Amino acid sequence: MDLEIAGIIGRFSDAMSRGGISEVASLVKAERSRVESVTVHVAVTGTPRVGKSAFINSVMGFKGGEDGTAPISPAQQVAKPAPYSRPGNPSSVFWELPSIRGSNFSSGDYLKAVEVDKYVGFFILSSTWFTQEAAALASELRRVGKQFYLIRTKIDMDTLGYREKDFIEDVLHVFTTDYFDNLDIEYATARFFCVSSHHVDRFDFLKCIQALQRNSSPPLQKHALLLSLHYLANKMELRDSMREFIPVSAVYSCIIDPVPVEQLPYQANVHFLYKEIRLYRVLFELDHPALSKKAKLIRQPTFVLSDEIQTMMGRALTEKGVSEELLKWTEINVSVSHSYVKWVPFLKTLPGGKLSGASTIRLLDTILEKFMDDAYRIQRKMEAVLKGE
Ligand SMILES: Nc1nc2c(ncn2[C@@H]2O[C@H](COP(=O)(O)OP(=O)(O)OP(=O)(O)O)[C@@H](O)[C@H]2O)c(=O)[nH]1
Ligand SMILES: [Mg+2]
Repeated sequence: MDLEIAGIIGRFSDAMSRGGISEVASLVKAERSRVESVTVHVAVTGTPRVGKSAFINSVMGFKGGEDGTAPISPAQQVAKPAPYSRPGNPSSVFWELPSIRGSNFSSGDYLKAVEVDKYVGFFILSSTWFTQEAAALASELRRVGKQFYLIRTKIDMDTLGYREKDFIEDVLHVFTTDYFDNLDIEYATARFFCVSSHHVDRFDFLKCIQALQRNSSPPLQKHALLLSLHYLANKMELRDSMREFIPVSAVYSCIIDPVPVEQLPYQANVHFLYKEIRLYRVLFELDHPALSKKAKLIRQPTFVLSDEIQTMMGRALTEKGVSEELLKWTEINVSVSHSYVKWVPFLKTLPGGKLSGASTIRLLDTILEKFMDDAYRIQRKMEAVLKGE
């Protein structure tokens, strides 16, 4: 995400020399809303009854009957793209496209009708082998430079040998038997996943969503996908994406409504930092609702998982705790890690000087890292319980 960050630092520095702190303050707010206001659109298509709605419901974490769920029943096929997003979380929208149908199907016309440019990527679903029409669509998507994934659905009904070459070749045989200008079997195989929407933790469900997150661009769209589908994201990729924006949050704390903090040689917006750390906690699913949901999955009381959390602020988060931690980093007076060095010239121009920005960056960076470790510990614990260890 380097390019965009370099752009942000440049804009901050220009604003500081042009109009000082007040100019930077409005820019910081604008930068945050620029990042927060990104909406990513993802398309889900395939032949009728392959499980498009069920796939979307699983991505969104919708349980049966919940408001906003994609309808699964006969005669519910969509005639035009239908959007789905999580309530209160509009930054990623999954669209169920009208089904691909046999006779007279034109991939060009279809993509034009669904407004292909709108989507960051396409999931093409099939519950048996891929059809000529699905392959033609994939070929056209490659031609126009859109990422796509070939999803073999309902794999829970047909698990035997699903990872084997024969199985994959059978499902994708249309790519070898028919000639497509922009496609070959290797390209198709690299984008092939076997999924059950009834078991998001098994088969390739997570892998296909993480592939979408990893390959999406521009970086702000990738960031929005990682954050809004954080519960399906690879934790390291989520951390890396969050890290990029830590300096913006540090600058925010130093200049937007900062308050004096006992013993701290500069002012800080502790309430804001508290909210930011609370967000990290939610993103890594260390908050109580997420933990109790996970605990139910493994039929254990919540403390079995919460006991795995080693970070103090992961266990109990308070504004006082945040102030104390910030003071600790300020007293140590360490410099920022290598990846933040490019921010240093700008940090020196803050009212509290480099120490204020650098300490806040260290605070947020360390907590993000530790929360990620906690999240992995919880994941390992869940795996151990499921294995009966
Ligand atoms: N076993 C199993 N059944 C599934 C899976 N996904 C969907 N189904 C079932 O397949 C049927 C069709 O699912 P939908 O999600 O409605 O499929 P769709 O592609 O949206 O269907 P239309 O919109 O009507 O074309 C339903 O009975 C689902 O319960 C899956 O992963 N495993
Ligand atoms: Mg449907």
